[in-house]
Amino acid sequence: MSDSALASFNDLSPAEDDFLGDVVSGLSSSPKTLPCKYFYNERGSKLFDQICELPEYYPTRTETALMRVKAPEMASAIGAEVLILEYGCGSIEKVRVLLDALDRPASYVAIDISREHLRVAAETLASDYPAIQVHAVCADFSQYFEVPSALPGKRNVAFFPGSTIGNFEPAEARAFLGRIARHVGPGGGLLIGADRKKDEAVLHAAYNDSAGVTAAFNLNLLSRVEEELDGNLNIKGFEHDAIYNGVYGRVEMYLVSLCNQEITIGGRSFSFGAGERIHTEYSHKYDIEEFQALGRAAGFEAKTVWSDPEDLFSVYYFETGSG
Ligand code: AVI
Repeated sequence: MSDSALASFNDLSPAEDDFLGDVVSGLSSSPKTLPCKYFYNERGSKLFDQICELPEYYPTRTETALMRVKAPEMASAIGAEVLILEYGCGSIEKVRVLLDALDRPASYVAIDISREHLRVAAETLASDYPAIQVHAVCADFSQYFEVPSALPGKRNVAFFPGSTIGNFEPAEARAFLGRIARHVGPGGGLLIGADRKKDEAVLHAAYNDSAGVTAAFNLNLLSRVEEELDGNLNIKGFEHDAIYNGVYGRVEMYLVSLCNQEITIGGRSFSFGAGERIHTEYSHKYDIEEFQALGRAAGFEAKTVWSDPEDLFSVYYFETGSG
């Protein structure tokens, strides 16, 4: 007999990522790109945790404070005895303030790609909240997957904090929100955090911090290529850069080649001119009206929005129609 407090663990993780194939295809395209999903190996995840603590990186602390202050209002908008689905739950810390404020939440489904980390975090949550039925689904939430059906709860409400939605391009963001709308079904809800457009200097500092942690996070992609794909490259020949592109309303992160150079990966060579860029990440910033329009395009109705006193960050509550 298992002494697990977890009601179920569903492993829907895709076959191993094709890291080599993705790197070769990204560096063969023009302009060159590398997918941001490869930031998050063990070192990258630790660097991201450090980014969240940086004085210049306001999103995490602003959203956390907003959630703490507004959790009772969020809970009353969401209602009683719901099922909460969290996409990309990580160490399952952020949702606790919501679960503590909700009226008798019935069940919680933790969704994340990192299998062992998910199992441990979901087990811990399940033993800390014995009144809630806790399920875990190991899945890549950027792709379609099935969520467990017929779990306890009067309504399904998705939770997607952290402004991770900003890392999707708008068409992908809309498709992803559309999949969430289908997961929660008629009468379902979505509580989602999204970073706001603001003074460019604030954005520039947040993504070009003075301690160089964001630079190390970005350059870690090249370390992974070197170590895991037996790449032959000089990491010191590249530097981090992040700019705000006002036309698209997004921060764009790049790795910039400091000289003319050739690198080899898996027996293939790639040439770089001095100043040539590899695009590694977008972080879209949304005004309230823009983000509510995105939600509507995905099948949601905008119900409520909460913002911090400086209007840096917003948390939105959306609902699907009653069907
Ligand atoms: C995960 N995501 C919301 C972060 C962001 O702000 O777009 C990733 C990040 N990249 C550099 N700093 C933080």
